Amino acid sequence: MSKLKDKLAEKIEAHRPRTTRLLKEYGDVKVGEVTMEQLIGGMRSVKSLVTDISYLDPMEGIRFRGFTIPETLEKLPKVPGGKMPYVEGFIYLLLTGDVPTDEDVKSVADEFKTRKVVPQYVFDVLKAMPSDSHPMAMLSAAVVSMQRESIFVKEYNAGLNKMDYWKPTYEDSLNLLAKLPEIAAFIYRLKYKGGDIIPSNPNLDMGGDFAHMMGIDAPYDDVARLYFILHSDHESGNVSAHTGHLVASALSDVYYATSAMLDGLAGPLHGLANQEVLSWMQGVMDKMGGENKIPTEEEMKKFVWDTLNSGQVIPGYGHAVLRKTDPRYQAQREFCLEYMPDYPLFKYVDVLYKVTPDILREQGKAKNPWPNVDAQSGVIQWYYGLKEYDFYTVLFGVGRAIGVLANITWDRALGYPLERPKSLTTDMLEKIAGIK
Ligand code: HAX
Repeated sequence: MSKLKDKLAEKIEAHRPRTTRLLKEYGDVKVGEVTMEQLIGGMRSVKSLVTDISYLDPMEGIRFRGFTIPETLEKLPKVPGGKMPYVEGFIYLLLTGDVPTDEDVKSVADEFKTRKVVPQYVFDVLKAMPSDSHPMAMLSAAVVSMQRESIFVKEYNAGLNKMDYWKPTYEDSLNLLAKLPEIAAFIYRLKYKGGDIIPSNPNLDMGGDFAHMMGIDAPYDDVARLYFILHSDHESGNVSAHTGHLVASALSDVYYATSAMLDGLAGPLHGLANQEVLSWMQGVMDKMGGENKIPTEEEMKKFVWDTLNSGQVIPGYGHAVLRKTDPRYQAQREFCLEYMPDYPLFKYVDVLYKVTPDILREQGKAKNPWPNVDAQSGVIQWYYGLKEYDFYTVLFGVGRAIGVLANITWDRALGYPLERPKSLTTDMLEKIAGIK
């Protein structure tokens, strides 16, 4: 077994009795109640999922294995020559809950190198898709096309002990994670660079190799590392993470589960919001007469109100759980302040940040008037030449796969069962409400 798998096996053995005890001895303890509003309103805040990999506090934002974003970035071993941590080290943290040593990170990075070769048929599938296919549809199709590689399916069909489900799931998860950057970069170069593909450099780390295959110079390698880490996990209830968990709960393998989670991420209310932000900004730029003409606060207020008055949402603002500025927005803002403080598009985002929360408060609908992760992410990509904003959600998807696959591996280790909530009819609700 690999060092990481050994470590994970130790952690799983130590954790299992905690879950078993809660289930056996405290199974009927009430955790919360569900109101009519939550039932009709998309299950907002209903406590119905368990994960130890990340926790989202409405006021503080995300913690990965107990660490805030600044702590995570600070504690993990850095890639030589860069300022950001190894994504491989972050994967170690999410899976095991421990901050890896330099030696641990090297061992995971070496393991990834042995797993990263993408089968040729995946590229053939992508080339066969219509040229106007959305990059998220391409990513999802590429992932599901690899379902035949699943080690879990082979071992399950041969007769696998339930206690061992997590082991081939771990193998599938790492195999898939190691391949995603090359698949994503291939989609980009195929779709936007006339098929001029840059082969992977096996000596580079995950973020470094992705930047290399995209054909974008440093510090884009650090941008890739930051993106993959920031977008990885946001506890289990968001659409992409929840979809991945739900599909995997049927013991569908991780290729099916990851493809499905990407499909959920591709919605404009979720991951696609990062491309919507840039598309919205471009509309403002066109009206202003070019990106170098920065709108005043008064001008920006008018654009925001026009959007709201036409019945649309302001992309990049609001959140189902958060009730303050997203620390993932903040981390990217700090990156912008360091590398591109005078960049016109950053100024646009800055003016938008100054006026939007007050307007959303005045409008009185959004529960959270603050920006989320997607409000800032496109600016950095644009600055480094990645102006094809249809592609932005793919970057989110590669990152999100890290959290979803760590969760699925643990779901299998702790024996979480098939997910099956109960539905009621409107008649029944009216009876409960005392109307009928
Ligand atoms: N602009 C205008 N109106 C907004 C709004 C925004 N940014 N955010 C919320 N509202 C509105 C909602 O549309 C809703 O209106 P109705 O009552 O007319 O239906 C009302 O305010 C209450 O919504 P809420 O309870 O505050 O928010 P939800 O939990 O229902 O939805 C969303 C959360 C993120 C989907 C929502 O804030 C939104 O649509 N934001 C814009 C899109 C976006 O940025 N999505 C990315 C979110 C982060 C993420 O998941 N990234 O992947």
